[in-house]
Amino acid sequence: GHQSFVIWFTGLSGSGKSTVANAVAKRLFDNGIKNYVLDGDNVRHGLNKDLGFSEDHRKENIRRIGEVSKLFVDGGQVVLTAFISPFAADRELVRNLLEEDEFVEVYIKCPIEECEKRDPKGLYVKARKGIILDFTGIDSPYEEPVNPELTIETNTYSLEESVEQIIAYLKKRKFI
Ligand code: GGZ
Repeated sequence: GHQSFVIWFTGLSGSGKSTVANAVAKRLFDNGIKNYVLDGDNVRHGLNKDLGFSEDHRKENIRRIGEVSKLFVDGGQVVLTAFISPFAADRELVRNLLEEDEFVEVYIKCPIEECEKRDPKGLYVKARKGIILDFTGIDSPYEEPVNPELTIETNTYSLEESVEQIIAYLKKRKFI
């Protein structure tokens, strides 16, 4: 059996958070563990569509996502979240909403040069031109996690290897 918990992915835009989260989600599902991925697509267009990217709005974005994650966990679900969550204090706040055995912080680590090279949505180009302001890593800060449960270097490992590292950790800690 397994319990309900949150896998909280954090990292720069283009680091691979959503890609890794969705691959882990599929892997869990294939192993009979139902789960749900919260990301910008299903949260920022709905629940949080009143929020932008100022420091205050990002803070509120993460606070709401933390509270929603807690509701999922209370409802017995496994939830994976893929948000930049750039501020350590906000990630700490979410951690403190949950029990110690309900929260796994995964730092999706990738050099900004590589994220900028990938630039899947052309956002870094726009940020460099000043078309998008307050862009994380360009003119808005990203505070690296100090003690995440896991750090995955997506510039070093393949998607399959990255998923494997997370699954191995979940097994070791008896989450699954
Ligand atoms: C960072 C931005 C911005 C700014 C739009 N800064 O790579 P993406 O496109 O798909 O993911 C990014 C997403 C970030 O939203 P989050 O909710 O994860 O951010 S936070 O946790 O900081 O609240 C990016 C896009 O939205 N995007 N403008 N200025 N990313």
